Amino acid sequence: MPTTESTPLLPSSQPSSSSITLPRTWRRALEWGLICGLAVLLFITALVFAEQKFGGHPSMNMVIKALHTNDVMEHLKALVEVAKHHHNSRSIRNGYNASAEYIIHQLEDSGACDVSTQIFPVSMWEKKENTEFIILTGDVAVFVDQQDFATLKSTAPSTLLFDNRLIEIDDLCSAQECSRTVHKKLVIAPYSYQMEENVDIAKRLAKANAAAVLFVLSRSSNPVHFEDQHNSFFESNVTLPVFVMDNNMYTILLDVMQGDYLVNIQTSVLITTTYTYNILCNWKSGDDKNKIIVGSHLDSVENSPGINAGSGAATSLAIALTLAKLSYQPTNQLVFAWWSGKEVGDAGISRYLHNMTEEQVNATTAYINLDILGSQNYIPYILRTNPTSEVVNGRSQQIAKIFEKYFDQVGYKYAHTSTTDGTEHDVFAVKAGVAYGGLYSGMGPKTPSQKRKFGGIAYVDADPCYQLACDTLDNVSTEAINLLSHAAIYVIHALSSTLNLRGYLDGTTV
Ligand SMILES: *[C@@H]1O[C@H](CO)[C@@H](O)[C@H](O)[C@H]1NC(C)=O
Ligand SMILES: *[C@@H]1O[C@H](CO)[C@@H](O)[C@H](O)[C@H]1NC(C)=O
Ligand SMILES: *[C@@H]1O[C@H](CO)[C@@H](O)[C@H](O)[C@H]1NC(C)=O
Ligand SMILES: *[C@@H]1O[C@H](CO)[C@@H](O)[C@H](O)[C@H]1NC(C)=O
Ligand SMILES: CC(=O)N[C@H]1CO[C@H](CO)[C@@H](O)[C@@H]1O
Repeated sequence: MPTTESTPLLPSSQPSSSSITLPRTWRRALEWGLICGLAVLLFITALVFAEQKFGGHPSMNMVIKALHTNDVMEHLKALVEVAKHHHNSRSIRNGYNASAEYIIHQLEDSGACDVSTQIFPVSMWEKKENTEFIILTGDVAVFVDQQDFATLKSTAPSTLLFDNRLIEIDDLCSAQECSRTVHKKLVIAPYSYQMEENVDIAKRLAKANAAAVLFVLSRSSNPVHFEDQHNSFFESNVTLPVFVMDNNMYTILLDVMQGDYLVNIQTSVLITTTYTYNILCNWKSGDDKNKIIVGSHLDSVENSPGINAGSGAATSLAIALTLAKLSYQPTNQLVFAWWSGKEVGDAGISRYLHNMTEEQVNATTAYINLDILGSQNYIPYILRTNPTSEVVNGRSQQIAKIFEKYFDQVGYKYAHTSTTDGTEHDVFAVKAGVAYGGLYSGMGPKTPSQKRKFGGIAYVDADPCYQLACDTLDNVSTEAINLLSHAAIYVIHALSSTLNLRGYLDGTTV
């Protein structure tokens, strides 16, 4: 609409019947409009160009550069804050939900994926009161829970064992022989560092109606460190009370046994069901017939802030947000998953897998696990699956090779491990035949030869704070996280940008 101050139309110097002469101010406005329009157009062109060149399909180099170790550390700091407000824990009962809310909030802000949760029940074991352990000799001798011995999780409810005798077995108690001798007795057995062997013994003893099993730890082991750690007895439905004791207590019990004295034990435990949830971030683009799931657990054990334990979760989040920032459009769809219930026996990942249809499993080409990436005395481990089928092993080896290529490029030595201790089991590979890979920075003691190869300190645990209250930000290695998070994004980018991924993993295409 013309403004009131518009000047009358001036005759044009070169009049033309078809041309309209605009007032000066209008002309100026048009000129500016043109300039601005051109600038906007240039800007949009630049954006589209950038989008074509990088945005949807950033190069490997760009992806690696865009991931900042500091971002991983910031997420870990957020988890530290959560633990501070939840009695130094991020367990299902205490702090997990706040951890999950943080992850969800970050993902939703990025807009990169469809965020959803999967709720499921888990059985929880809790000690209401310390176990009482009393020997009825001439004098009454008392052993102290959390000092001389520890009460492990099993599916045995609160129990009163009254006037029981001890018996020692030295190997797997076999069938009938066993059932006659251990009936109603408190059985002393050697503790094996192969957890399955302990579970096996405990199950046999339960079947033979033993009253309880007392595992003898090696001289250097402290029973206190065992209580929260073991879910194996609980998961395997071991129905008798299970204890671990130190060597001093064992020596005394040998005398008690010789003297044929009687023992009373009273446990007070609570087995309850609670609800928890997995978090899923389904990328909005990419072939959903060739999904790549990147999983890490988010829960900690009770009484531990779980910072190295949460380093996989923080890395996975940083990777998802980095790819989102680059508007990454993978060839194959990415699914980032944060599992709950890892510390109560891989409950979350198992629940997710069990709820998949066969079609959904078939549409999953690879599973990458990230857990424990910041061990102080670290070793860069590439995960490999325990032997499954030839096809799964072959594909998993191809994934391992991509990790190897990264470590070779940056000049770091690496090792392989198929350990299922401390890190998520290769559930997808073993139970669903999905190719598997991942990273892990170690837990147990470093051998002198490992020290020579990888540096660090021999005879010291890779992660001395594993599942303990000291699993804090102070006790993780930023160097390890830097190395492993970049190895992870390298492999995630490689897998998700490869056309005909199955052919590649089978070695039938290059
Ligand atoms: C965590 O969230 C789930 C789902 O909302 C809820 O059922 C559960 O009770 C919460 N846990 C705690 C400890 O608040
Ligand atoms: C299992 O999957 C179905 C369909 O995919 C979904 O509707 C359901 O909510 C899932 N159940 C759980 C517990 O997540
Ligand atoms: C243990 O018992 C529960 C409930 O009865 C069952 O769902 C689960 O499959 C059992 N686990 C094993 C390993 O037997
Ligand atoms: C899944 O894959 C297997 C093996 O390739 C095939 O036999 C089966 O029919 C597939 N199932 C579905 C539902 O696509
Ligand atoms: C086991 C271990 O290394 N603990 C350390 C964790 O960090 C604190 C604070 O720096 C140290 O005091 C501990 O020695």
